Amino acid sequence: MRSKIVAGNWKMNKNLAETEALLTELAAKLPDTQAEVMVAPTFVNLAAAVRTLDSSVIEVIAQNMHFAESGAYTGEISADMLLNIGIDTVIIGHSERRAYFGETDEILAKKVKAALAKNMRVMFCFGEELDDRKSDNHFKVVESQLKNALFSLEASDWGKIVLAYEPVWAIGTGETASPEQAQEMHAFIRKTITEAYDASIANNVSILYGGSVKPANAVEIFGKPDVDGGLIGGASLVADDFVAIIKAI
Ligand code: G2H
Repeated sequence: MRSKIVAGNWKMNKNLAETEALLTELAAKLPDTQAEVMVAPTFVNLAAAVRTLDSSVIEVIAQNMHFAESGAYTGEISADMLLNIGIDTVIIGHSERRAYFGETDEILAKKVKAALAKNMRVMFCFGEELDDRKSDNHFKVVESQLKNALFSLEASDWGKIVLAYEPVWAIGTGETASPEQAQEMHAFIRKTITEAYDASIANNVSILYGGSVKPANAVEIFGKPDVDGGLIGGASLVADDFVAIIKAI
């Protein structure tokens, strides 16, 4: 059975003291849940976050990594550096990385392979832009994002992959995909993976929805059969909101 996951992507928010305070509050308020709960603070606060939390209850994950082992890549972070501080899950392909930092499918494919080579778990993000949806190209775009970054993986790699479908038009905009739109795309993603691999891989991969998930819409979105949880941005920065979203699973 695939896991339910609720992950908080803190993006470039919270200094050290705020990170420790939010994690402490979150740990204290965390409800009993069947979901795996994860948080992705900014790089400089990852080690402190690992020290603050009991990793069996809340897992600290990274927002990004470089594909190279080490070397002259100013400003970058390697898989080994993450593993060394106790982090073994990494978000790859977030739309903000694609849009603002020029991360192409080709770069993302390299990052995915590099993470998997180190036995890390990858939370791979993808999703169409507003123009793609308006022109009815959203399925094609999603299919090509998956194909270019993931479909050269071995079948055995898929146990380490979590998918996060995040339509770009719903990210941080307050606009959310309807539960029906999310379900439709998640079912399409499983069909695409079934065609490329097989139904067991497609049925065992967790597919999260991301894009303006809030306490008010989480129950409906998470209620859809192919939605296995969420990648939460803005609402994960407030403990009570994140807790309410976790309870919605
Ligand atoms: C999408 C999401 C988290 P938000 O980027 O990855 O952010 O919930 O603020 O739309």
